[in-house]
Amino acid sequence: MLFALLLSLGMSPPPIDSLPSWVQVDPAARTVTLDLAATPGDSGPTLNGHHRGDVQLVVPLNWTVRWTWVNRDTAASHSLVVMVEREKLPLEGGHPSLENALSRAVTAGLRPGQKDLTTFVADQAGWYWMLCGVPGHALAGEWIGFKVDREATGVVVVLKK
Ligand SMILES: [Cu+2]
Repeated sequence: MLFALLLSLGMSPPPIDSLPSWVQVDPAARTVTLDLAATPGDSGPTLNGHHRGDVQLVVPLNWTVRWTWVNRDTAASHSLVVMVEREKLPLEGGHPSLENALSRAVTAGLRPGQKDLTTFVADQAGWYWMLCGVPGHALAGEWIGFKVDREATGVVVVLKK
């Protein structure tokens, strides 16, 4: 009824599920699967076209996160690691802040076309960077935001700016 009324007024109903296609949620299994790619962008390397934290993924505490990641940049090696957010982005990737939240070859990077698959549990609430660990890449913008939220009841993707 309300839906029909909104349509009749020429208004769109609010989106029911605004998650992008690279985020797949299984609420029953408390699992989120991320389909990620390192891709070149106009102003440096990106993750799925996002950079400099212009997107933040919010995951409830103790959910399982799986990622399939691929380097789709034909010109450079890249990697991925989750590190707790601090004052400054690191020059290069280090130990992951959540166990197993890293690709292989964090600082050397994986070559064009190489893939990585990992699974980790978001078992510590806080703000993190999901960043490329190759020296200089995070500073060049190759990172997105990742928040583990004890209040969250589902996965949310927040677009910044
Ligand atoms: Cu990179």
